[in-house]
Amino acid sequence: MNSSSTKTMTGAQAIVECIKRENINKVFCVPGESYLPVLDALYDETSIDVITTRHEGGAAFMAEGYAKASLKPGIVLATRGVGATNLSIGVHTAYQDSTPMVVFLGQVHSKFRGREGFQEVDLEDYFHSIAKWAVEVRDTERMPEIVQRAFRTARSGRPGPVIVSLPEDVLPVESEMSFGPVSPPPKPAPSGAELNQIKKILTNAKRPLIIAGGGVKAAQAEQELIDLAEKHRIPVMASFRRQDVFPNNHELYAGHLGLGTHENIIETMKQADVILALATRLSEVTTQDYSIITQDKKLIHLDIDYDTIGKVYMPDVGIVADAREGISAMTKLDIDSAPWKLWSETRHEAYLQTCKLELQKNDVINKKVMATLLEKLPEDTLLTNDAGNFAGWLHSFYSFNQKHTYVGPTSGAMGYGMPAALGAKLAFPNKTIVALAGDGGFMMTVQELETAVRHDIPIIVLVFNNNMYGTIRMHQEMHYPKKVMATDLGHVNFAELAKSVGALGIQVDTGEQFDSAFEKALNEQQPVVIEIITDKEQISVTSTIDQLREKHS
Ligand SMILES: Cc1ncc(C[n+]2csc(CCOP(=O)(O)OP(=O)(O)O)c2C)c(N)n1
Ligand SMILES: [Mg+2]
Repeated sequence: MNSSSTKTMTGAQAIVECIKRENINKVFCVPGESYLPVLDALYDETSIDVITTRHEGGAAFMAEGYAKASLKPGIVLATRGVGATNLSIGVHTAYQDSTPMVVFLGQVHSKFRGREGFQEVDLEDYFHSIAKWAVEVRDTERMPEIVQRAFRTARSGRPGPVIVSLPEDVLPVESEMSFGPVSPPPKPAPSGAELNQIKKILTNAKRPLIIAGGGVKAAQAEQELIDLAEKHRIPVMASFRRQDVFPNNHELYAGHLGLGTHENIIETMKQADVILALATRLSEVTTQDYSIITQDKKLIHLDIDYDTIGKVYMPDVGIVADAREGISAMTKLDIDSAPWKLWSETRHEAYLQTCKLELQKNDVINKKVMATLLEKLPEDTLLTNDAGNFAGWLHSFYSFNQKHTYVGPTSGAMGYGMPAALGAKLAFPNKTIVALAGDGGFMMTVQELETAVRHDIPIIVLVFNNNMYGTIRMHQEMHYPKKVMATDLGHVNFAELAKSVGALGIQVDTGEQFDSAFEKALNEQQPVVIEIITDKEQISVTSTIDQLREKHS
């Protein structure tokens, strides 16, 4: 294909041409009359699959999951203010999670703009604080320029979501269109002076520690990270919900900085004297409420984004670099790491103490489920998860030993797990994909199960049903003991619900039942929901409701 060329086509056709040039073959939508010309252009383009969803929030989560898994921008199409407001949770997730995404939104006719036309929202204004860029195309002939820039912006620097607003009059009009080449984003490397500074700090380090973030995954630098850690024997922690950035069974893995982080892992952080923050934005959760990187530690912060460095902590050395380039350059440094042997071994051992899964007869089903997953899933299985306390067992006991095995929302968005799994399955059709969700979160986007059936996307969903917004109930019991308010949910039979849309639904309430249901699910070629009835009393991995009440009243 010509990398740059001029052609006559409509604005809508130019959008489809740009998608093709990006080599993306999946888009997610809820249709709307405002952008019919784009759907029509997609009708004529057989290389792009259009996944029609039931709700724009579901479409956006699918696109986000697709992008996280494939590392290509996720594409969403939706209509005007109504579609835009529905899908904004996915845009917010992509923004917080640094996920490339391009959202095309229909807009009222240019002549009607500003009159509060039918479903009119000023989209540039609306998305201002949760998108990397929001732009309205005002001239048809500028469509390729703006859409190509939208893609480039979404996937370069710190990736993120871009919104393209399409007044209905710019779509059907023909114009001479000029397309530019699609080239990879810049990959800056650290300078010699910066590497010298790093070397100086590491040479004096007694207990160095790496915190690795999503940027390592985005730059596909997982192997380079292993090489760096092994060369210098530095223990590695994963930032919040980026557990698959480093093999959890590696002797240098030191744990995950998440919610309810085990004291051993906090202790590792406390003892560290030099932190190498690699391609992480050092978020509120990763830093445990901005508490763990204290003044007594030296901080080396490497990120692709200028704004990320110094945003939370002023680093001793701040380096703008691509994770792969930066990590490879650090691996080449000549440093005596012999003194760190004991430190790295002790902190790995401390991590291992946190995730021991020794089943006892009276263990709750959540724990038994984890044992089954560990036993039965192929190591390259990709797990997605929703937000809620059910995830505590996953975070505590599951071991992510290969890259590309985890997709979760660092934004903590409920409703994410199942649609993200659909996106991930479309990105990796040959992988086993398992979504984990609570009853609250699953039901926020449950309608996308029908999308899975209609588009024949076989995933396994585990729904942990405790008939409540358990996480919030936990916080309620901690802060307002015994005053239960707004956290109870009614009864839903999720297995029957699944069957009603044509998926396979199975309900279990013992570990043995789960084992056989899961065995069956693994052999199915259709979407399967396993509803796991859990003990309401066991509110988290470490506590029951009674224990919380005793402690806090
Ligand atoms: C979209 C959204 N709304 C609200 C919240 C706040 N919130 C966090 S966890 C949670 C409850 C989750 O309930 P469920 O999915 O049933 O999981 P459980 O905690 O019971 O295991 C709520 C309401 C959120 N994170 N996301
Ligand atoms: Mg629940």
